[in-house]
Amino acid sequence: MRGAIQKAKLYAICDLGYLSFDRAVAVSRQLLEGGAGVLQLRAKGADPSQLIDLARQLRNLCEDFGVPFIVNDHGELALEVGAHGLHLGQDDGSFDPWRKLVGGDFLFGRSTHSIEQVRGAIAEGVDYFGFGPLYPTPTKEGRVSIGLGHIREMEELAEGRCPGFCIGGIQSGNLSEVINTGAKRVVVVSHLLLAACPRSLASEILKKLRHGN
Ligand code: TZP
Ligand code: MG
Repeated sequence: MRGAIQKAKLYAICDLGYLSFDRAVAVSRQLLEGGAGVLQLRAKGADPSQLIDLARQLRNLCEDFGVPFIVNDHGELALEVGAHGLHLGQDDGSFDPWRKLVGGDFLFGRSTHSIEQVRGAIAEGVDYFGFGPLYPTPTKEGRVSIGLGHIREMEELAEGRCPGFCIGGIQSGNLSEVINTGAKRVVVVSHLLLAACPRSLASEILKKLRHGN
């Protein structure tokens, strides 16, 4: 799935803070049908043993679409369900213990909130990183937004090395501004999950990313 993450422009997240268990698979399917090129399962505060069945279903769904399925936070869960990758934040520790347990195609992703952290993520050999939050967001309440001023520098560091996905408060109304500032890839969470039709919104966002506005 390393090739797939390099190609991905829209990274979607099945966030159980927005979706109930019973809608999670159907909405994720819509996001993939709309063209999301990565899907993450994010379930803050959940007991990973309760996520196994859902994570397996999402993993199988992603395999059908040829899209990487990434688990946030829970390394054991990622291994147990055969996920394609693990996403960790700045305070979630090193990937080294996990590297010993997975194959060479397994993907590691890191959240970053500054250019210094982007350099750090690239130095530790991640396969991709998130960069934000660009704007204030209800999905990470209290987290200081970093604005758009460093997007170009981030993209220069990412270019040809390691894809960087802008994240945080991105929605239809500000996507053009994000793209015009130089962003090539984005993560969109609440705007997609709360949309009346996640499939068509994902497809619209992807079209803008592909056409560079
Ligand atoms: N990391 C930085 S901002 C963010 C995460 C997980 C939340 C993004 O969610 P939204 O709803 O697209 O602002
Ligand atoms: Mg985390």
